Amino acid sequence: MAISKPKPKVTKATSSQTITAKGSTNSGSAGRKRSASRKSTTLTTAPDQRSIGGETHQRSTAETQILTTAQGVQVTDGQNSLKVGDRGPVTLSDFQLREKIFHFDHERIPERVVHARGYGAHGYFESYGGAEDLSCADVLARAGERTPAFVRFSTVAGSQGSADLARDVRGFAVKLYTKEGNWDIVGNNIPVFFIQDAIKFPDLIHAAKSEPDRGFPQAATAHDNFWDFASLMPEATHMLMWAMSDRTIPRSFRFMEGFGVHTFRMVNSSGESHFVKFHWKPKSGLQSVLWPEAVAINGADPDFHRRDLWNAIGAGDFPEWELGVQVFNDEWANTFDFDVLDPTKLIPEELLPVRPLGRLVLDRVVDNFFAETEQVAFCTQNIVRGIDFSNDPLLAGRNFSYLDTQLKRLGSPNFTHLPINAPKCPFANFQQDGHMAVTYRTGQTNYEPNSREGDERGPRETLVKGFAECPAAENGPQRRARPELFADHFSQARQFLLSQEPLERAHMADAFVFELSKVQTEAVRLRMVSNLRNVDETFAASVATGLGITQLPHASIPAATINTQLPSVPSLSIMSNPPADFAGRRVGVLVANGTPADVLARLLEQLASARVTVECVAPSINGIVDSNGKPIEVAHAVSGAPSVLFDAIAVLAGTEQSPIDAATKDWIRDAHTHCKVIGHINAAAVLFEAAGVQPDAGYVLLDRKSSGFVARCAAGREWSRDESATRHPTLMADRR
Ligand code: HDE
Repeated sequence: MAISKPKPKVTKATSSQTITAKGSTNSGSAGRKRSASRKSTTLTTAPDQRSIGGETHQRSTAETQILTTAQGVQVTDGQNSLKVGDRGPVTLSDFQLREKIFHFDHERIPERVVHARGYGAHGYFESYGGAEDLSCADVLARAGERTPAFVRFSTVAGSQGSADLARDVRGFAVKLYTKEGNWDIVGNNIPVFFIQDAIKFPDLIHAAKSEPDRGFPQAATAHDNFWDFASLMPEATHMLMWAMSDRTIPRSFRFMEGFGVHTFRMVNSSGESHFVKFHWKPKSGLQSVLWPEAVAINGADPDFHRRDLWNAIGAGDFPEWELGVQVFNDEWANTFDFDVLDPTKLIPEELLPVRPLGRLVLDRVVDNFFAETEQVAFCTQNIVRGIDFSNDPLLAGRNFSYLDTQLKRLGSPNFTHLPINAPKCPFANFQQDGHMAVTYRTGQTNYEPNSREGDERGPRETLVKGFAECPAAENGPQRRARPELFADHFSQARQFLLSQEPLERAHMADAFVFELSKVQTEAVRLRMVSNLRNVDETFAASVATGLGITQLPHASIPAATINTQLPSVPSLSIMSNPPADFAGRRVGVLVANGTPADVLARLLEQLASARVTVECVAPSINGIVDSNGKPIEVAHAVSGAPSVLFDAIAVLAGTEQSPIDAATKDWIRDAHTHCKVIGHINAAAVLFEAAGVQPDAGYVLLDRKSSGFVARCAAGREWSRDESATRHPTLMADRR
């Protein structure tokens, strides 16, 4: 076979015909921006060169790395494939083109079958110590000791590219890289789950995701399949009440709780075991957005939650949660109204307080989304000495599923070799080979027991700190069955509903009405209402009215007697437990030419000292000057940053805004409708009139002396404007 002559190197870019494009607007800025806020950037003056075909070549300098192939061959021309002549054909011998496209073609890995959309960050867990009576877990042993952590928050139903503010349960998965192995607590922001047995999980998820024939709706349960399934599964009712509450439209990851959901065990050094339920409590408190806001945020900034986390960490405002446990034993479990192995039930904190164990702080964003957030592999079965499982049948299924799914997703049993998944403590075993093995043992021995000496012996078992399963005595006939106590599907659903403030109940009713109004099959809508009658008649009737159902269907027949006497649990309500302050929030300030400089300065100063982010919004991002003629730093054009992106607004513009455009009117009207606190100067009256809003108790006059704006924001929204209340008068009148 003839060997083709070596082709002359493509040297166009270095030929005398190249044109230097000094001052080109190319984006080769060094360093990474850590925040989405606007920064002034220097236009590059790198020695870019343009060749006769017009393409730009950026050559390495003493400061830059040299571009190479994956095999390390230095690249001369990264812009052109190898051709015969200038106009082709392209030759097959272009190994650089082949390698680059090959790698690109294989960039995607399967997205998670659930929780595909998520966002992660690094941090640490700091133990409070003093938990020896409960657990011998090393991570809890020493007060003040910090253990590296990685957390991934997620939605459940949507694909990786779906929007952050879908009405959905949020995943709250924590990996603690302890000195005795990785411990994963793979929880949610809701303490209960839809189903009681893992065998129903594929059905639940099939029903919740897009319908298979049409491939929509995306990231939404507002469709026939979900409600058909849910209405036939009364065990889901409790979780449905949570799912239709404001919990599923959180303000951000920073303002939501996390729960381990299942009952776990903690085991102390004497081998004594207690049951525990895990809780993560956000230091910033609980907050949610309103449904119309969520819908608008999804359009204006589908990355709202991940951007919020990125920006908060970038600004040094590190999100923090406290880890706590509810602790109980068999005797207590036997006195509880429900089965502690039933994941559709919770234990009210008022009955069993949460005992704090330590705090989790997120202080570092990822360096690479794919390498960390995407490749992190949480597994419920990753537990450490001092922690153990209970017999919750849902947990058992999860313990199989998570390991299994990593093989599909990451493609190799060696996913534990990836830096984000590898333990940060010493580890050694005789596992070997497999796709993409990165860490491996040297030497001849790959089995145990062995009779080798020295290093050749390899690792050995230990009785000192080895993992010891809790010696639970299991016994009984093999059966496919559920315990009798699991059959109470409605009592806690009702307890959750009645623990909410009336307005929260109205929001829940609105959510049911919205979701069910998207269901085309009338029988499904009726079946769901008949289940709701077992939760609460007033609530069911309000939902039915919203759906235009004039004749209420019979209540469905409950599988067990409903306990209507369970006490209210105030800790379950967001509105009853507002955050202590307004820290960590975001205020949008509408400015225009002539905005009073002193008022603006005072507002910015007050918000900064309250640790509130402020962004100025104006008709255009350039050229806006205050009353002193000084330029105002404007972050967004009004049309690019609707007021749904802010927790509160201030209107420091007025008469100079002429004509008043639709975006400005919407900006104000939306904030008003969404019950936001609105700070303003007197001149803003003209804008309020144009927007058709009537100032009320949620409006705060700002001048150069005023100080009440932040306090008013901290006191919460102006709920008197909430239209949900007018849609559900019976719920609002119900003070149970
Ligand atoms: Fe999951 N779940 N799940 N789940 N889950 C996954 O694992 C599964 C359940 C949760 O950020 C998958 O790595 C089964 C309850 C979170 O990477 C998969 C059952 C709770 C995450 C899986 C459940 C969760 C997952 C998909 C019923 C709250 C995201 C990708 C038996 C306590 C973790 C993956 C991350 C992810 C299976 C039920 C939380 C397929 C079989 C209950 C936060 O393994």
